[in-house]
Amino acid sequence: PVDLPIEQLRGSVAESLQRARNRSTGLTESVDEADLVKQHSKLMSPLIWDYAHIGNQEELWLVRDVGGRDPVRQDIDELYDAFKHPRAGRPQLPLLNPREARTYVREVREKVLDVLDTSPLEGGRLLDGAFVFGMIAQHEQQHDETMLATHQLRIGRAVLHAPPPPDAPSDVDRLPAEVLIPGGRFEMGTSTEPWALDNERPAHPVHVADFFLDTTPVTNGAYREFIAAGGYDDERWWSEAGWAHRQRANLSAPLFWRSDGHDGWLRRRFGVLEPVPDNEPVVHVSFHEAQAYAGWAGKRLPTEPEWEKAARFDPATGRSRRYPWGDADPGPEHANLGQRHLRPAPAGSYPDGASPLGVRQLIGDVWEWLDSDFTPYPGFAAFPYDEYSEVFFRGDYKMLRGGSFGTDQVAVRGTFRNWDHPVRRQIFSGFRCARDARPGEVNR
Ligand code: AVJ
Ligand code: FE
Repeated sequence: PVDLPIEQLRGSVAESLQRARNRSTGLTESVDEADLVKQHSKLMSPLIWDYAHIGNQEELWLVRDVGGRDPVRQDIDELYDAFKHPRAGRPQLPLLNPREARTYVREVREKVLDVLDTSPLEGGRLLDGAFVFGMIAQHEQQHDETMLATHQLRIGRAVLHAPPPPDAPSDVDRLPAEVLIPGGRFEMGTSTEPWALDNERPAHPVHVADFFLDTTPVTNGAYREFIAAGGYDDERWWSEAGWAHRQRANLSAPLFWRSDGHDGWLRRRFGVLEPVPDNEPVVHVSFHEAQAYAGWAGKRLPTEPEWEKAARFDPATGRSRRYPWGDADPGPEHANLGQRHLRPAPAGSYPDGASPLGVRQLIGDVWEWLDSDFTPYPGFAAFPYDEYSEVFFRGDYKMLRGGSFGTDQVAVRGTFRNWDHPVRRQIFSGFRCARDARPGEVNR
């Protein structure tokens, strides 16, 4: 967006902010007041906390820092500081009530639009002002995805509605199961993507060995076979930490699945109980479950450099692209993003979003668990604040890439890095498998 002339840049920033706000509004006006302040799961904040936290971060960064304006409400900063209060304790805080929260976020946004109209976007007070606007649009969308996960945990009648994604394309039956990603160097990360966050920077060369990657995410149908084969009861497929968690949490299927009393499975999806569709990517599995499945299938999870090479490397030019399909911003033909649908699309969908080597659905549908820890790239510099990434490095986290049906396009790209604890599965997380090339299998 930063290559645009300044008026177009202002317009594109305003549009991203407005799209985020429309979504936040939709996620909070569809439930009643009691539902907004209630904690639907110990893992999540009340919806109204996320909503006011969105406004508070926008106030801190855009009203006060970039705009240099007086605070709207300095008295509430502490309540909405994610580091001061863990999610489980947030319902007990003296939070703004829904009416106060709506007034607050509206007042903040009015000031922000004024700052956007009047401040120089290049070489602003703090950093490149345009970056901070982009960071805040991403931040709101990230919390919108978190609120969407809270909606999925919520018990009660369905309140969110969206049309189903298109049927699978006609060539899915002819898709190869896996493709070779040729070994060698590629450029990982970025120094030029304008809205890339600190942990995506800088661009640097990485060597990846030959490997094979599944052309689609692992489906419910395939995952069901793992369950039927006793995968949850066979310690061989689990890491030590994974098996300990499987025992402690008594895992036996993805979150939100239940047996239909015969051989089949049902799932609860945004308040509706329905048969689990075999051809959709599996979602709501933890890293440990993904890793166990991969072991059972005779494969493994990809590493983060492998995933990014598959998603960005163009063998014809040797260049790394912004997205698997090229450098164009995501459109509805490329990927299932933006909560346009409330579910992943069938495996093999979005041929127009395929990578040059034919890997599909790397962006959108489900976040993909990877067998990599969260560490900084060489040359990493925290900005604009240490708490976005730095404090999480080398914690108990595994990486996720590619975004889900609930991720907006401003909050994902080929370089975007997400992370969570390996036991978490209330997020829209799935995976695909990889394997090493066998000796002599690759001719060159
Ligand atoms: C990058 C998705 C792990 O939601 O915890 C939101 C993003 N950081 N507010 C999160 C974030 C601060 C973060 N993730
Ligand atoms: Fe936040």
